[in-house]
Amino acid sequence: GRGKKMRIGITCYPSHGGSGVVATELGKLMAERGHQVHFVTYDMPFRLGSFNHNIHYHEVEANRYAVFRYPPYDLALASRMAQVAKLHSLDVIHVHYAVPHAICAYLAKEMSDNSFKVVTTLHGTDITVLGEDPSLRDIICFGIRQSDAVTAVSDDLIRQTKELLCMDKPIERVYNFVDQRIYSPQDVKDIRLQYAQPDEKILLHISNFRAVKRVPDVIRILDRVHRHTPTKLLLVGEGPYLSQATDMAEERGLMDRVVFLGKQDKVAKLISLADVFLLPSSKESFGLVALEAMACGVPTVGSNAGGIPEVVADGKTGFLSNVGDVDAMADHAIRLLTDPDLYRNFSENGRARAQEHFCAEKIADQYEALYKRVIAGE
Ligand code: GMT
Repeated sequence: GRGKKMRIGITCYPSHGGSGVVATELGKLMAERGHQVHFVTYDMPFRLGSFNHNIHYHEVEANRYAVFRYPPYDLALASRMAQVAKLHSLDVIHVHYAVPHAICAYLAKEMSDNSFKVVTTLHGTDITVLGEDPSLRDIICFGIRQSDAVTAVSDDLIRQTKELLCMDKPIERVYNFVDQRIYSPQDVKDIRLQYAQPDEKILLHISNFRAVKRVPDVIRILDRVHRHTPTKLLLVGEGPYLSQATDMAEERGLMDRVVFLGKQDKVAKLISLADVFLLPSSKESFGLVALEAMACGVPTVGSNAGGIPEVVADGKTGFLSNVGDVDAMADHAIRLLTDPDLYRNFSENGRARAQEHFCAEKIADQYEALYKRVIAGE
């Protein structure tokens, strides 16, 4: 083995979002390395997959009592964390997000006589929350300060966190990762014809369709690209801006060009169907899905917001433009779709870049080393 086995608690939002994916995949990797992993969440993480004897799952239930206007989820979580920490002698709890999770971990730690350490990973969502509700500023900052170690998923997110919140707290950058056993170019010959004719190109967008994803830009890009070369657009996911996307496609007479797939689990196959992935976000601390696309050899065309330029190498594995510059994005997509040599080059660069900088095992090494340091009190 690789030395002493640890007992690791993990709390995240077990949803389809990037942070839930990263938290779950990291837990699985730690379990594969022989550590005991305890998920403490309100729902089974959706990518947990097959059974592993090192993985435990503890559900948090926040009851709706008539006397409470809001169900006390945060307190139920803190209490559950403390119980699990005691029962299983946890060494560390790794939480994703400062609010509410780092605060819950702090409470649980106080309840447990400081019997474990707290590692907090920032995914950018705390900064977004802050933008919407400045009254939470002090408690987000408190959660960060009280953590024994803090990581963020990109340099840009560290910069933003320091600028907007806590100048003094050391934050370590640990990039998100991709498992290339799953995310690699898949054979899609059998299904491609279901989505597009042989002479048609395929654009893809996957997100939770929130305002920051700028889904209307995705439709504008399709509109421009399609005038140049026959193209289909696959939309994967659900969220508040899906209906606007539908309306726009309808107005522009593009309904027969767009395929709405809703929420999907096996995205590696869908990504492999695509020629270009679109990510025109106004905010994106990392852009996990652009990394997944890169690992499958699919170049991203999108914005240069947040941490995207740290993931997508502009001019090598994709093309990045200013937020809202849909003309440039459409031109870049057309270039990639019509120049096979350029395309092959970007595709190969992307796979190599995913392997070199965002390989699951290397990132897991980083987290594992961090846990060890924190537990040793360094
Ligand atoms: O982007 C979302 O709406 C989901 C959000 C989340 O909390 O899961 O994603 C954030 O964390 C991901 C994993 O680190 C990053 O890849 C996303 O870029 C980040 N989203 C934003 O910053 C808007």
